[in-house]
Amino acid sequence: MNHLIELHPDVKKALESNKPVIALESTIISHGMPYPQNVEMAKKVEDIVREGGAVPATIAIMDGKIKVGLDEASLEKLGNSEGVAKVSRRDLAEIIATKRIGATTVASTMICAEMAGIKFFVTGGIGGVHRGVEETMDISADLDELGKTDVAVICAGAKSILDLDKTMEYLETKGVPVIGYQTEVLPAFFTRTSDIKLNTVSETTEDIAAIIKAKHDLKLEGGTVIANPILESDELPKEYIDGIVMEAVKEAEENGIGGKDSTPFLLGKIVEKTEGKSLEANIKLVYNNAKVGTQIAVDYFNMQ
Ligand code: PSU
Ligand code: MN
Repeated sequence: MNHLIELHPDVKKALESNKPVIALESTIISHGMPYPQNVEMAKKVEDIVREGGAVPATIAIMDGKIKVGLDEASLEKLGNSEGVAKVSRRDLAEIIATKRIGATTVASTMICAEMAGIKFFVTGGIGGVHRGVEETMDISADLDELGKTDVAVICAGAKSILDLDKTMEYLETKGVPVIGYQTEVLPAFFTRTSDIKLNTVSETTEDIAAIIKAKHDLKLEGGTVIANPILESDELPKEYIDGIVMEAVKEAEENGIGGKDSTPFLLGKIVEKTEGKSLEANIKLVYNNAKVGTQIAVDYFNMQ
């Protein structure tokens, strides 16, 4: 193991005995949700993973190391400190060398998970191609990472702050399988559906585990996206949330927000404009992803 990686004892034990481990990202805690709901969410997700029969490994950068598996005090620190860096692939070396606190995005969580030998990763939504990409060139590093790093990412699709058609085209170019769990269309995070038809649909978690297993046996590089729709009872009305997203995107433009600040700005605006309704939906869908993602991992390990 790389000397810059520090495994939590529970994670180490699980990996050594070939038990399922679920990676969890930390940007969703530091930049994706407000305090204290963020920390509460992070702890509950870990509980759901444990109840499902796997070991959770929330990943973050602290004290010049990649920490894989965090204690409660570290989760609290990540969720309630000023100046936590948002760390994507580009930033990993810098934040480790300067010993700052860094929260990992989907891209960097995938990198760290692969280094640690973790195959499954649960989150809310992945980054993607932003609307107005023709002008801004804003394409999340998450997409390129999915093209080269072999971790299966369970999410609720991507938010409509993104250009979902172009995001799917990009993933297709990079050769990333996008599997719909009990859905024929790409879920759009706050809503169960979009008008984008998926190429791969699985009705059971066992079927998804089998696809991932075949991909591993073939030694194909790159990750897999499992798109798990938000539960019907938690979904937000489409016209309502689409309207708010449009307003948020417009405000980001007007304020000249770009680069790594774009996604956190949009997420914050949406929470503000929905008076917390989007936050509630966001938290619920992460719990649902934790449940389904853990089951896929457990099924995968049962196949070996
Ligand atoms: N989408 C969400 N919530 C999030 C993020 C995306 O619904 O918290 C975070 C994830 O960490 C994701 C990152 O990897 O934003 C993408 O940022 P960017 O677009 O700057 O690559
Ligand atoms: Mn970006």
